[in-house]
Amino acid sequence: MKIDAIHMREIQMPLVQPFQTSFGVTTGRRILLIEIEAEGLTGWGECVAGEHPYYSDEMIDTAWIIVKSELAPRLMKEPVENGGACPNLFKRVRGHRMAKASLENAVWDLEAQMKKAALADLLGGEREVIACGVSIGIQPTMEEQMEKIETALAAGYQRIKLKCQPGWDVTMFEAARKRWPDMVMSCDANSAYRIKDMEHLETFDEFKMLMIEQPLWYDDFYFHSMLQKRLATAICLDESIRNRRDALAAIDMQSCRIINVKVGRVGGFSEAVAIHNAAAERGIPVWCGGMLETGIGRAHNIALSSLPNFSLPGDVSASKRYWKEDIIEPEVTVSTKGEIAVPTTPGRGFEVRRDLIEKLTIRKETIGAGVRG
Ligand code: OSB
Ligand code: MG
Repeated sequence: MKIDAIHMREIQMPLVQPFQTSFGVTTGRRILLIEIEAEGLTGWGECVAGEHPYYSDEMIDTAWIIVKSELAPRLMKEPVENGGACPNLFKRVRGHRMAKASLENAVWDLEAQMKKAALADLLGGEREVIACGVSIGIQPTMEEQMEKIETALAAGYQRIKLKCQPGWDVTMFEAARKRWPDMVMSCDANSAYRIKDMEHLETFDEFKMLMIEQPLWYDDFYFHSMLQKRLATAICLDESIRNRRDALAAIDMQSCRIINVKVGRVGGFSEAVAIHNAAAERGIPVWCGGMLETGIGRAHNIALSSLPNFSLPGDVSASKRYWKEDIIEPEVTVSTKGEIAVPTTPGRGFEVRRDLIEKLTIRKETIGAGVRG
């Protein structure tokens, strides 16, 4: 496909509720959106980098400069075959995986439209519906924490993930478990614990959680492997897994028994599918993580989650949990069974609300001439 223009824009959107993790509170998002014009069609991509480099070392402002000065020019140079050709075009640039993913995913979005295929089918998806969980942020009080869980269970979500940190863990797990003895429960520490906390982490076993996500350092395999030997509960790695090789290393070292795949964190759909496949071959289930995405990133997450080894409920939840008004149509809804239907129409399966996006835009830049003007 011949790319006519790449439009970058920053939109700002308040979250309907603050989201607190061990690395900070998010009340609103600054989001880099990518729009690629090619052959009369428009592909969209969303960069999942946050406002600060707290979850990962990327942030929206680094992604902006990398897309503009390094990646977009490489993509514009000559016609690109398809989404799968992007990693090779970008390989001179080290790191900056969220920036890379925002472009690569927009190319996949375009490719699906050109082939008149559902994005899910193009990626190798097989599911008609995906199983949904929620990630519940750290709440100011125990009462509010229990209310959030109650609301999510009433809505049908199949797995409740509780954000935790030292001082906000076992007491909260105990209260939740006591009230809901059978719920599928997990926790996510976002790297808040250290080796000195080993014995404390062992006490998490009694709550019979599906998994403990990223308890230790964001870049570690070795100490997670030591910890996994001492835990009955499965460790799930999120931050540590940057690519397929990391997934292979983590599986081989037994640093985890489950992997959270975030398409932005690993640099795009190509690498996400590669991790999915490598994990499947080794009997390791994966699930699709979330980054408080708008409907564009959410639509892409739904397509990815339709692959067969995405066999545990993901953090892909309804639009209304995040936004008063989402930027896609229809917005993402979750059934009372806790499922999202995978679109079967060509492309991403959700229309992009350009007028609303225009209103939310605070800066815009275009690489290439474009044909739309
Ligand atoms: O660790 O999974 C995480 C949000 C931002 C950064 C990191 C994480 C999260 C979530 C929210 O847990 C998932 C979502 O609902 O999008
Ligand atoms: Mg996580």
